[in-house]
Amino acid sequence: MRTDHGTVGARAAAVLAAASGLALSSPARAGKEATFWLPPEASTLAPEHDFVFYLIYWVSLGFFLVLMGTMAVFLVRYRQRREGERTSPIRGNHLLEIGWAAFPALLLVAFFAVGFRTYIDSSVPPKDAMEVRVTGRKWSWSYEYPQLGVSSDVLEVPAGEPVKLLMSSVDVIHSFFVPDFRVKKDVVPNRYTVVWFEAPEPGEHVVFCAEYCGDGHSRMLSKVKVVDRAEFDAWVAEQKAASGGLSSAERGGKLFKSKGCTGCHSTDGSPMLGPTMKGLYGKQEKFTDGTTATVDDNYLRESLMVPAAKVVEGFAPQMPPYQGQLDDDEVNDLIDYIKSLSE
Ligand code: HEC
Ligand SMILES: [Cu+2]
Repeated sequence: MRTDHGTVGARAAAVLAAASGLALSSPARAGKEATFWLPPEASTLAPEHDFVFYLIYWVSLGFFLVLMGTMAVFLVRYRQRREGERTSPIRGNHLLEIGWAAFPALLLVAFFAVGFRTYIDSSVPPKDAMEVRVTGRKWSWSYEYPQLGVSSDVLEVPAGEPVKLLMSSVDVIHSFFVPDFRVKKDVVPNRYTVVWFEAPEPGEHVVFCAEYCGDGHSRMLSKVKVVDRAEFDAWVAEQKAASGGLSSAERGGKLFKSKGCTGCHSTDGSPMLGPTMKGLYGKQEKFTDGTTATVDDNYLRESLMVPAAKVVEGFAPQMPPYQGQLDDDEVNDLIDYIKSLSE
């Protein structure tokens, strides 16, 4: 069953993405078309995953039909017709019993073999893969390219080249999920997990969090943008240039986006999960323990590093600590940005 909008899954992804304001210019452009059950195959390993899926699917469907069919026939054929009627007793049949134990056991071994091969293939990246650090936090993803000196809130990658993701979380367990690539792996605090992919064609794909991680879980969306090599190089150069000639407040504004602050803080005065940053600097702030303080640089720094130290009245202590996540320059840039919102 195919529609203009692709599969049920692809449609759901599009709806979610639209609801969250995530604009995908070409969600399902790349690789093999979507099927009823699965989104398009947009990575080199996707066909291998889909083979395992469909193998188990058809075998299960076969068993279902054979078992339910037999049951239906037996129900009719061997129903009790007369009062007191009994079927003839069956004592056992060794051949049958060995058969129905051995055959499914062999099938399970076969499932394991193909599943394990696919698992290993997607866990061990090729040696020449480009490395990207993925950070998951409540409730956003950010990407750093250590070999290129660039960071971003969109995972931009060159088409036809392997990409290795080195992933970690700063708070709870998240799960990095790109259905179009058949990539899904837990992202855990204090540990690195690795997954890789190669997308042969340019296109855009949704990134989900597949581990329920609190309030904003369903909004924890991001995208992978696959572009050709030339476009990728241009993007890297642009990112570098952009972070060069900026004022500290402008750099802070970019960090505010790339470090996930926008998921919980607005800059236009409206409260979200956290207080707005508009007009914050210089304000008299009230805390849940009844104390107050004036918002200055030290307060802002502490709010970033140890958010639980002072919890703003009317809000829950939901902010992840950024200790170890931001270097001094970045903290300064963010503070300058927040100041600029009070001018
Ligand atoms: C998961 C949601 C979340 C994220 C992400 C987040 N914050 Fe917060 N933030 C909160 C909440 C909730 C509070 C209020 C409770 C508290 O004071 O700890 C808060 C409080 C603050 C405060 C104090 C505000 C005030 O009114 O005194 C500042 C400043 C702040 N955050 C800045 C940031 C910056 C900068 C980032 C990104 C680097 C960020 N936050 C990321 C949820 C978040
Ligand atoms: Cu999550």
